[in-house]
Amino acid sequence: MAKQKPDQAAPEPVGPSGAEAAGTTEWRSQTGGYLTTAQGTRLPDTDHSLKAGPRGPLLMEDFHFREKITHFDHERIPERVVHARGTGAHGVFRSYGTAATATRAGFLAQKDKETPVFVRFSTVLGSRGSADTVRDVRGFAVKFYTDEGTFDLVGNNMPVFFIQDGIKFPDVIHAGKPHPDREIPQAQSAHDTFWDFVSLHTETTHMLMWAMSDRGIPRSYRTMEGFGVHTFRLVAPNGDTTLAKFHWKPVAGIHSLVWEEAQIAAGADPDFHRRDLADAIENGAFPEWELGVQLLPDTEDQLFEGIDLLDPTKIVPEELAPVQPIGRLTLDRNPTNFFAETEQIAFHVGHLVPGIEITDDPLIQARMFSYLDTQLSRLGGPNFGQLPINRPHAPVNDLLRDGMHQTAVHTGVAPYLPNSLDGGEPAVDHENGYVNVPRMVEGAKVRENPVSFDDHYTQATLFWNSMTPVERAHLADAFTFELGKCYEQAVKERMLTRLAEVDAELCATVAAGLGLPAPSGSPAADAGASPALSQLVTEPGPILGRLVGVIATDDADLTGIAKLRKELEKEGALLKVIASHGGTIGEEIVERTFLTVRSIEFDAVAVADGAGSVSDPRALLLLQEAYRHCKAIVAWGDGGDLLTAAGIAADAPGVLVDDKASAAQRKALIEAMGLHRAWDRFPAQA
Ligand code: HDE
Repeated sequence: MAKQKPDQAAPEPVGPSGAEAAGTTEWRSQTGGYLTTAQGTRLPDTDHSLKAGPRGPLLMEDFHFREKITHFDHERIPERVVHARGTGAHGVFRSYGTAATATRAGFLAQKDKETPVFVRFSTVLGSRGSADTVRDVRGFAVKFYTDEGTFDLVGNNMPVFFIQDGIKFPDVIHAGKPHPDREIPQAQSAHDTFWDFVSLHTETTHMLMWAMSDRGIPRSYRTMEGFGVHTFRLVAPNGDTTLAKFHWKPVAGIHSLVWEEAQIAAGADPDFHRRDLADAIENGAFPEWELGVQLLPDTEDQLFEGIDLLDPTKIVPEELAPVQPIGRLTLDRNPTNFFAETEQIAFHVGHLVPGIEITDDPLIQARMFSYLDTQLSRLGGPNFGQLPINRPHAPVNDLLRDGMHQTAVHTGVAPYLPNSLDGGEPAVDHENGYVNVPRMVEGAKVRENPVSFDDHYTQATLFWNSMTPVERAHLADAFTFELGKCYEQAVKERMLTRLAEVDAELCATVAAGLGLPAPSGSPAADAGASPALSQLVTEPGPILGRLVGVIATDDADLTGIAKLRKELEKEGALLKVIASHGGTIGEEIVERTFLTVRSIEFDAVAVADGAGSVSDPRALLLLQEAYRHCKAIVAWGDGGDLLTAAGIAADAPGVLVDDKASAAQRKALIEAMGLHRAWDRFPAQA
């Protein structure tokens, strides 16, 4: 191999020097300039180690080799103990000003006040390299870089949690993680230890309903709700307090995958959600959420309509306390470097700003310890707040000193208070500092839950009651799948006794699927329903960032394709041409071939006129999967013949066939996509 001759290329050095970069978030990178060691010494060669002769052993003195390999050997940091798999983006939060009377938090107070944010979405159970579309809870963690300090809202896409007391967290996670002997299965709950644990801890039942529902397999991070889960305490400028639950409502609507699609994606595109988020932002289809709060009176007993607000396994139905919008989040910038930003970001429920407090919910109380603690081993010491992504945008003037990875060069001689040697500075702020609302705390020192935490089933029944038939079928299928993957008969039987307490029909359906008798129970007759919990769409919603795949051939109707693309782009959706070969068809770039395509990538599939005689079985599979997954399917001209070959009826719901490309058909497609799925086709057998 020829030796590198950098002098011939002679690039101009660009980017800040080490001295210029110190104190900024930028650092030298491979975008220009000369290759150097970590100490800035220019290098003539990075492909050949220093040897005693061309065929001799390596020399210890090769400082470049040793530095390069040593750094490489230490490139990884421990992955997060939970939520290891995730992805993130930068954005902005704009306040509506509507929370100003409830909280003194500055970033919420003023209308149109903008606060920079970084959001990280994640799964819980899987390792860093695991698939995105597994059935799991999703993390929804938002870091608000406010003027008054950083506020982290570290939530999930489900409003309740498995356990009521944080001391059980290691147990539920150990049960959900792969079995300790063979370390399988990866990133999923469909195994014995998980179901053993949850069937022995009945407080998990409500959360199980959420996890087994379509919420466990979101279509996209962009189409998930988010929840703060715990009840928070808001403190108004006049000192009045209100209890509050935070909700993120996706502007794109709440949508999920179907189970087969999720499983295919886990193999065909394990980065499905990561790619979707990054592509949407890059294409200008900025994901948005409205932040809302349920405001609840801060009463002595902290109960609302009999619901214990300190119990994280309970919701307050929106019908009882409406979600009031207080601002909007827009994600508009992808990270520059995954490691520096998404991997190194450190959330903590204790990153609070004046006006927002935690409550005595025993789960968040435990989290107050855990998040700071975990960063010490994950990020290697107590100075992780100095990493660029973790730096507050508010001025920092702490008296924390030294420690591993200290990057600040502190001035002054008196890092203590009070002092006289540094002029008594920094000063404490009695006016605007973070003050906890004084509250009486009393009680015997006990390891107990309040009796108001005892009802583990009524809200699980409420959830079931609130689902539509399609959603119920999905739920029963998910329980049957997960328990069907367990080996221990006793675990399945125990879990059925729990489901019997939720709903007899649910229990009977799952039992039938498992081939076991259905035990009887006594589900709450008065659990009621909360229609807001159903995510089934009845009115067409936005299709921003959605994708249509069009099957075409060299003879395809390119004008029809171009018109469809134009209409879709008007709505912020995209079109990709699929053909038997790569390259181009006329002006159209072929972005997928039958070799590289899979149905899961698309929200709808079309067959252009001219592609009716395609006989590739992968094209037929594409259509059949799209049909089974209840997606909109369009064909025009002889494209309809391909649907017939795939066994798809032209008059089936969500199937739009026309003689030629027409404006009416394009409009109908956009509407059908806005409904997300053609559920009238469910269950589809093609
Ligand atoms: Fe977490 N959780 N958690 N959690 N959690 C972590 O912190 C923990 C809980 C959540 O994108 C860890 O930095 C305990 C509820 C999200 O970086 C760790 C308990 C909710 C993320 C930790 C809980 C969450 C984490 C692992 C029970 C929803 C990812 C790495 C008392 C409201 C944040 C880290 C990110 C991460 C502990 C329960 C959400 C170990 C002890 C409830 C979204 O500190």
